[in-house]
Amino acid sequence: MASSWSLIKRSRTLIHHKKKLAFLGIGSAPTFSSSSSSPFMKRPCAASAPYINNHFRFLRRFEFTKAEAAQLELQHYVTDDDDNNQVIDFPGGKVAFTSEMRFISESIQKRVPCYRVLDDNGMPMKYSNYVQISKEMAVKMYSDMVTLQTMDSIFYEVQRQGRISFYLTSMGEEAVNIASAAALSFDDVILPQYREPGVLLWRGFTLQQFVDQLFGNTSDLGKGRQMPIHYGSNKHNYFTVSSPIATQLPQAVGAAYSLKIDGKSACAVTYCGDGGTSEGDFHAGLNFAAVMDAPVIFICRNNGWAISTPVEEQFRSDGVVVKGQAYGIWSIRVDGNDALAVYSAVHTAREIAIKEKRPVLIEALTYRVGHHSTSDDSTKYRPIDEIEYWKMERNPVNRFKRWVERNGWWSDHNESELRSSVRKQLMQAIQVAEKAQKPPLSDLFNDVYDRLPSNLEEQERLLREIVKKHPEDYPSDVPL
Ligand SMILES: Cc1ncc(C[n+]2csc(CCOP(=O)(O)OP(=O)(O)O)c2C)c(N)n1
Repeated sequence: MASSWSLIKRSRTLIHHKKKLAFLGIGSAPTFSSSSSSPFMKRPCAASAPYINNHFRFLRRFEFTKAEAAQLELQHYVTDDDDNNQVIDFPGGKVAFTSEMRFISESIQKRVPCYRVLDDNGMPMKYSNYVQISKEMAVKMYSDMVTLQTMDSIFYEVQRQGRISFYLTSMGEEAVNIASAAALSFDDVILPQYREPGVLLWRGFTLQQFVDQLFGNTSDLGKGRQMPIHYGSNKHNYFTVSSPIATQLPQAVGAAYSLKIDGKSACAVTYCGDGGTSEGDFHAGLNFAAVMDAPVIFICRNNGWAISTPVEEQFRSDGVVVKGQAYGIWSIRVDGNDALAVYSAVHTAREIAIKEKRPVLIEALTYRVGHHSTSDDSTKYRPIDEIEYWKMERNPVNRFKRWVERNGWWSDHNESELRSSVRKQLMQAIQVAEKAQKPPLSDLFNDVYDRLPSNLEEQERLLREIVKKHPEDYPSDVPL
């Protein structure tokens, strides 16, 4: 069977989707439509455009910029406006001269369209072009989405009850989490931001392991040294979450490059939010990946908000997808609330990354339905009807469920059994984790140096003195 990637390469037929996807977007292209069924009429929404053709144009331009490009090929790019087909032979490739003073506009006429497979009711779009998945795969994807949803609602409550110090939900972003994970191989190395626990869940991290990390007990793989939600597991090829935004992006390029030089049939996959794209590390990472031809997939969850900063204040470009092209990277914008679209895009991106040894950028349009974290109250900066709209009308779990049900793969009975079983398992795991001992104080200082340097010895001595002086402020379940 031909791979999805080779099909895309062979096919020049375009599928135009007339329907528009309302999204909390940015961009000042004059042709944006304001007609939308969403309650956010004032915000612009996507319009259709021959996106795949853009990729082909890009590919041709890429070939053209190679210094050895044949003159024949070059003619293709010389338009009527160009001066007598004259070119400057510049490092990187030949560039045509023009007598017209022409600035490149700040944005394209139409926003890059968003690839989707399922409509809001879970009905496949006409002519949709996607990677087929089996019943077994679809059921596991749906079950993991429900598990993630249930984890979020229970852990959020546990934090509110003061039993753990912090939590952060993935509500609204279940499809990006689970469908991207499903499209990858376990050999692919994951460098997450922090809103992708579903990838770890998909790979078999147990509910008990999640809970142990949240409670920071002796069973936590991180020995209780990290804040809750900073999961990580060598066994699952999942780097530990690190809080500083976007640091994982250049690291992922390094990981991808090492996979390439070791001749592995695997790629590195890294995630970030729209806010992360304003960090220097995003730009360094993309450029580094492009010039090193690193097999890395950048998945940006554009969820509309970076804590309280809306995307309108984050960038003036047409979102994130266009930044890939600027760095010479294949890129696609996908409906992040459509599990089948995410699966297909990531599956194909993986083939590109591994077979062609090059990076790919995926911008997944989604929405953070929950607060940024338990330290945030998002109703202070965004309207409740906006949250409700995404929670109800554009819910990624419900949408995928409708498709799975329509295939005859899921029933109400399966649904209630799954939900009550996951709840029960989580409650039990919480009881176990809460009773488990915490790691000893000395674990704060070991594992890094063979012999503690003097400054750390001093810190440990001072800490023990303080605990002795104020025993009432020291948690009784942490061995000294
Ligand atoms: C380098 C750095 N700067 C600032 C912060 C504080 N901070 C934590 S999360 C966050 C917003 C990130 O938003 P986004 O990347 O869109 O991800 P999302 O939370 O929406 O998934 C910020 C600014 C940080 N952790 N690291």
